[in-house]
Amino acid sequence: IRVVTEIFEGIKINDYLDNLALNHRDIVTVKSIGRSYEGRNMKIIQISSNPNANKPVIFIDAGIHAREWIAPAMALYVINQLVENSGNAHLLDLVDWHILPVLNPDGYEYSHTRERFWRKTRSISAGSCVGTDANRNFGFHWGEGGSSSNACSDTYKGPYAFSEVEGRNVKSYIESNKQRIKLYLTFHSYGNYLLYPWGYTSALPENHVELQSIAEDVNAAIVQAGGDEYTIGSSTNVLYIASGGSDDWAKGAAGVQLAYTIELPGGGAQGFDPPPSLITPIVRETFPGIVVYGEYIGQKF
Ligand code: 0X9
Ligand code: ZN
Repeated sequence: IRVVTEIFEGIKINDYLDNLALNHRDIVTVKSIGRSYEGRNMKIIQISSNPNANKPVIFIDAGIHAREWIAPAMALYVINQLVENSGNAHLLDLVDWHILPVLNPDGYEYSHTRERFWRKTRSISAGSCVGTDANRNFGFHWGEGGSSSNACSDTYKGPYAFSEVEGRNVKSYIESNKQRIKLYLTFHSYGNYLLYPWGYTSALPENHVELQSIAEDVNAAIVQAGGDEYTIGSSTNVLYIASGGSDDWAKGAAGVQLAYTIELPGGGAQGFDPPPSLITPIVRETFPGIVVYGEYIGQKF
């Protein structure tokens, strides 16, 4: 399957998106949302069976954390299934899909070429250490619990909210489409968690019952497809407190009512490095969960 070969060659991901745009002009548009700190193009793919209808949008990103390679692989598999498998055409009728497979391309590249378990961006701020945790840098309750002021920490919050251009690019994109974006999904690894806001407080959002119940349906579909059970709950309550996350920002600041961090299954020595033989099984068994999200948004809006 082509998706698997893309995973190890980050530079080819943008080519895959461009080729889809060429070969599926009717349903695919590829745009750049801006450039990364080191100048890499951040390409987003918009998949729609009728781009002129004002359909609800599901926004998905992956690869905020460089070393979590299964996340961009998952995003690419979702893209592959939505565009190249006509059996999923119904998912394009009610919903438009906007997918950014690599949010942190500099870190992703660095984790392939220099340091396999690099997590952060590659920006240089004051001090000796490189990089900010892009998932501690979003501007909603930025700098509160679970984020570090130490530039050498893997959870460094950055010098100020949205200091990272990659997060700023996502912010602008979501803000310009926020009337239509009904669901925000961000792929991470690892540990099989379906997390909803908040990550900055143990308090629950007003729609937590809905957030919980959708996640239970998503989990059931994944388990049905042979996947392992997910732990479901708010980030702070079932994982740990961590402020400045993209999901909290999407819900709390951009007003996207439904937002989830999906911690995909682990594998390998460190958990972030499932062997290549596990990539296809993982993305295959997880896709039915994404279908559940699509059908839910389709029927609700
Ligand atoms: O710590 C994180 O950023 C995420 N876990 S990971 O192991 N992939 O690093 C969880 C983020 C959950 N969301 C928020 N805390 N807002
Ligand atoms: Zn992560």
